[in-house]
Amino acid sequence: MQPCIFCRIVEGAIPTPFVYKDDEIVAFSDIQPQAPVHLLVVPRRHVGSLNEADDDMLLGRLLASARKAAAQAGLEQYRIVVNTGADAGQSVLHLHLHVLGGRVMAWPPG
Ligand code: DGP
Repeated sequence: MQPCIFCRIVEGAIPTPFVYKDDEIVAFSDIQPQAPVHLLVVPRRHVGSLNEADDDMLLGRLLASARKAAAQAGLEQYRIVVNTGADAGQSVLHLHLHVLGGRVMAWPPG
């Protein structure tokens, strides 16, 4: 089985600057940015997706951390996206929030 890419980033095996970090969560820039600012907010513990998250406190902390990471990146207006499942566009099977900003966003999303 392939090692989880976000677990490898969390443990430092793939050098990645963190724009935010605490005991449970890290945030870093997406390698394929879809906006001028595109951050990923990731729990250190492996959780496959939002559907597998069994810790409501962690989910709250992820959202609060996304707000902090957005502020750290200078964003006052931003979009948070949690792709859940292949049909929704989830390609990395480790729960993550996308924080997108720095341009006007269209709605509905594709
Ligand atoms: P999603 O499609 O919602 O699962 O988003 C996964 C995102 O992860 C995608 O936008 C690209 C990003 N990504 C994949 N591999 C890496 C990596 O090695 N480093 C970083 N920084 N981002 C990655």
